[in-house]
Amino acid sequence: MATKEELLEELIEAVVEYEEEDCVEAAQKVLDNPDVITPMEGVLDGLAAGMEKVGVLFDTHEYFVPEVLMCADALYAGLDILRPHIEKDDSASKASVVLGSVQGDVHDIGKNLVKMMFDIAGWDVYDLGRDVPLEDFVEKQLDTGSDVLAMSAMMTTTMLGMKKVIAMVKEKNPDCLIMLGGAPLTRDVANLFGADGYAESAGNAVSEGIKMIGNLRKYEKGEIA
Ligand code: B12
Repeated sequence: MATKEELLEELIEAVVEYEEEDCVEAAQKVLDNPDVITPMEGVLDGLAAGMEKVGVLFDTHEYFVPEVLMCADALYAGLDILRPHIEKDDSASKASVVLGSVQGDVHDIGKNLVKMMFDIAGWDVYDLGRDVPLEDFVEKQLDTGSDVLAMSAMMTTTMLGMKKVIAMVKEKNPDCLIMLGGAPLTRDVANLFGADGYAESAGNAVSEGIKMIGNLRKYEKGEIA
C-alpha cells in the first residue's frame, strides 16, 4: 500500500511536470486510500506544494509562462477530483467574506485555494475574481455587509493597491475586518497597511478570519481595548 509521502510526491510531481492525466490519477489514488491521506491533505500538501515548487522553477528561469500555465492546468485537474470529496462544515456559525486579487494582478491560484477553504468552512464567499478594480472591493463589501474583506496580491507593485482599498473601506465601514495574503506580504506589511489580519497560506486563512471576528466581538463587548 502506498504511503502518504508517496501519494503526495505523485501529486507534486504531476503538477511540476505539468502532467494533467497523471495528476488526475494521483488524485484518484488519494481518494482510494482514505486510511492513509485525506483529500484536504492532497490539496494543500500535494497540489499547492507542487505549485510552490513551480514558483521556484519560474524564479530560477527553468520554467517560463507557458510551463507555469500548464502546471496550473494540472493543479486544477487534480482539484476537480479532490474538491467534491472535501466535506463542507455546515455546523460552523456563518460568516461571510468578499475576496479577490487586486487590480493589476492576474495571479489567482492562491486566491482560489483560499476561496475553497472559506467555502469548506461554510462561509458565504463573494469571489470578485482577479484584477479587481479597487473600488469594486469597497462596493461589494458595502453591498453584502460581509464580515471580512480578503485581498490577494502576488506582486510588490499591485500590493500597494491594498492599502488604498483599506483606507477607502475603513472610511465607509470601520467595522469591516480586512485580511491580506499573497507571497510579497508579511504580517508586518499587512499591519502597516492597516489590515486586521494576515495569513501566509490557505491552510490558516479561515482560522485567522475566525480570530479576527472573535477579537472584534470581544472589543465590542469591552473585553479588550
Ligand atoms: C503562476 C504564476 C504566474 C501565472 C499566473 C496564473 C494564475 N492564474 O494565477 C502567470 C504565468 C499568468 C503569471 C504572469 C505574470 N507574473 Co507571475 N508568477 C507565478 C508564480 C510562478 C507562482 C504563483 C503561484 O501560483 N503560486 C502557488 C500558490 C499556491 O501560492 P500563492 O499564490 O503564494 O498563494 C498562497 C499564499 O500566498 C496564500 N495567499 C495567497 N493569496 C491570499 C489571500 C489571502 C486573503 C490569504 C489569507 C492568503 C493568500 O495562500 C495561498 C495558498 O497557500 C510566481 C512565482 C512565485 N515564486 O510565487 C510568479 C510571480 C508572482 N509572477 C511575477 C510576475 C512579475 C509576473 C508577470 C508580471 C510577468 C512575468 N515576468 O512573468 C506576469 C503578469 C502578472 C500580472 N499582471 O498579474 C513575479 C512577481 C514579482 C514581484 N515580487 O512583484 C513572481 C514572484 C515571479 C518572479 N520571481 O518574478 N505568473
